[in-house]
Amino acid sequence: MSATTEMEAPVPEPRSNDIDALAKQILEKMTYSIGKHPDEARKYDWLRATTLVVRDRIMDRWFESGKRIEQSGDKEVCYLSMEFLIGRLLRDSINNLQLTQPITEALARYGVQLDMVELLEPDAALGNGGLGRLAACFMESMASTGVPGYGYGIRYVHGFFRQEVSDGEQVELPETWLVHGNPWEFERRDAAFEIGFGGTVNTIHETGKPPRQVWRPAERVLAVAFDTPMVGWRGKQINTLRLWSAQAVDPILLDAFNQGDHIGALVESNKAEAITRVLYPADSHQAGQELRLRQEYFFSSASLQDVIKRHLKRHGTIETLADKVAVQLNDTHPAVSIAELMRLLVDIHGVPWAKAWEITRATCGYTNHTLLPEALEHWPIHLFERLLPRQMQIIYTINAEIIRYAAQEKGFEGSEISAISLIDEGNGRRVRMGQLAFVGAHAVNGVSALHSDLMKETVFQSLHKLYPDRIQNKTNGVTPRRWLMECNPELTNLVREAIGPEFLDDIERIKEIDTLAEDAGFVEKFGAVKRRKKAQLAHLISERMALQVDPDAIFDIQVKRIHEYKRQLLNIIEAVALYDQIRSHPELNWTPRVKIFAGKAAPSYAQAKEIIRLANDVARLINSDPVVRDLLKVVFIPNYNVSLAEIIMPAADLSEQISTAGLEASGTGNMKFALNGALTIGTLDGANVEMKDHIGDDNIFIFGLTAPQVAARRAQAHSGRSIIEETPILREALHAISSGLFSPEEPARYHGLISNLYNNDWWMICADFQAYWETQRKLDELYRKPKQWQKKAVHNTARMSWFSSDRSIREYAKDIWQAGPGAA
Ligand code: 4GP
Repeated sequence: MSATTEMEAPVPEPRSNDIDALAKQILEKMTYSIGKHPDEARKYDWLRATTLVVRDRIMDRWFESGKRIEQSGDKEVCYLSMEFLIGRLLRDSINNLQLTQPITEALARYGVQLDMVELLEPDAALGNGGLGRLAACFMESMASTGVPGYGYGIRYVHGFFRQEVSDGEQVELPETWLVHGNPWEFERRDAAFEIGFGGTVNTIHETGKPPRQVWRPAERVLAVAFDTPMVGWRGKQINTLRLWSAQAVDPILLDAFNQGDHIGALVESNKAEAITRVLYPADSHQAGQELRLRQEYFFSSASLQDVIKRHLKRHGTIETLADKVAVQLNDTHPAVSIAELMRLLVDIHGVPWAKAWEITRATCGYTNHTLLPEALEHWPIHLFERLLPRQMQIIYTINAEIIRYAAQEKGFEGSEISAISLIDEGNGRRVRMGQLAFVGAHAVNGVSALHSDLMKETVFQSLHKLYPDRIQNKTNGVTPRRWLMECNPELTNLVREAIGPEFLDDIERIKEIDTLAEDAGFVEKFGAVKRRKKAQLAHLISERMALQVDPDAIFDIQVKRIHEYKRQLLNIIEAVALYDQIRSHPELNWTPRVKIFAGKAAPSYAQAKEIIRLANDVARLINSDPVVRDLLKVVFIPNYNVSLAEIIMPAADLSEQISTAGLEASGTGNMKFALNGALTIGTLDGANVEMKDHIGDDNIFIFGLTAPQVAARRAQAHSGRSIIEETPILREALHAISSGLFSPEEPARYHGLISNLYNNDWWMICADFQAYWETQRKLDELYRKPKQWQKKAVHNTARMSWFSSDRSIREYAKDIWQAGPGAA
């Protein structure tokens, strides 16, 4: 029976949250859902039973949220992202539902520790790095700030690869988060759509009607939805993360099978399923594979078909789409959505072209996450045309209109026309996805003030001239629930004791601890929390790597994707230089330091893998040298992921944010570290610039060239040679590396790496070395005055509230989406 307005279908009583009820239900789940007697239950069974009990509590509220949005007719945000780096969900859900205490006690009745159970959950690594983690923070913040929203992405069977380090080198292994099932997801058979590829487009002429285009795809696959609840703070709102899984329309070719071709019978099904099998390990650079384009189109089309279907169900007419739905394109990966939405509107729903363009532009927004030219995707025309013939036609039509407008209305010609064209004619003809997203969106944003400005001056210069009001800035943020409350309950409790609990609901209130930087007692407790978190990380390092590090040394940490522009190499060279100096002057008063690295390199990125190897080679020698004893240790922790970050972020004294200025779009690790009281050593890049404004010049350690200075040097064909020759400390460090000191089994291993610095220094490592070195030595000195250090650390925590993703989301909601509580 279906629900009617007169008589609502009955729903079960909401579950109780008291300890007795929780304990009883955990037992029931263990018995009736998992099929285990509690006496035989293993740790994983307790994880599953607990998850199911928490999930029940989520369901009640999920229904409520859905109904509320349905009835209000409020505008909904659909966030399309190829990546959602959500990590583990149990602790996040328990925290946001305020169930930490009762569940801890309920489990304790069976002698089970919640902390232990939480650690068993697989880390859902459906993303590579910053862009994917931002999407996850945004989902949580949308739910927490009351913005009705869907996240749309791909349900990869294998997420981001598992990294091992073997003989100092990165080894990539498959990640298998779904192997034992995923209790958080619900398959939605009623949300399944056909996705076409290839085939032909025919023009149909009917009397009295304008000609129509009909696409007959050669191939079809099925996109099936799997929904995961995204729990907002205090469970007030639950949004949905809808991930698409690819399936064959016919699971098996029975004819072929019956004729004995058992493998051939499954070919179609394998081909379809391949689309959502693996996450591309591409961060800020192009993957350039047909399968990748298939993935992008697959999830874009499925999401838009779903958006339209749900919109029509709620509002009855396609005309109001832009008033009721905001579609945000997270980078260029879903940019094909612009052409696909046009196709759906014009070909399927019969909307006239001009009106369809108006709706598309008003509905879509586009966020750019990187200025690296190689990261702005572009697809060979022949590939695009073969796979998506109708979308290609649409892109040509859009392009002709934009070019006509630019030429006629704005007087563009020659090179300016080529710069804005959706088709790159220079490199064997390619479709430019950045340009497509730009022209098809009403708002285009960068992710920090500097990055948004640079977008106007560099990659989108001509489009910005054509549409001067389109680019805006939305500085990134991180969710304080996961990145303070959950990863650092000790600091959260200290703050709560000091200023009361209001900051939990409004992170701006954490500013109230700023004055406590003058309170010796508070500062001491703050330092004690940091010491405790460092001891926890030291324990992890000892367990995983059999290496002892001293929690009283400076924990100097750089964790992020390995990329030349992020300059892990600068940090490693500094470690080598420091090692040299300690060995030459062991009598001096050195400040003990542990340099910690973690991060993955794209498997095809040879230079990044070489940097990992160097870090490990350097670590091997330094850590075994009795002369440096505890004065210097270098650690590369394998397999960086969200769960590891949750342990690392609270444990840092010093956060390394040292990218070549002008290249890091924003950074979000910088925010997580500072919120947890680390001091930052960094360049004036990405969000560091705004962090400096908020935290104050005295509490952040900025060094090095600025973005305009980097650009000027590059224009003058800068090389490192003369700098190296004039800087003995640098020269000796580079010599040590290139002479094979750290790679005696292969002395020439790093010749190429070092000669690049002499001949080119594209990433300004030599140019910035001296300033970096001097700033590090200032930090050494400061660390010897713990009260002064901790006082600055308190200022960092107190002044980071603006970098909450709640603030970012409120800005998107107001300026781009016109959705959420503030919307008219
Ligand atoms: C990253 C940027 O490199 C980083 O600066 C930024 O904070 C993050 O996006 C979120 O905006 N880009 C990527 C990528 O992860 O794949 O391009």
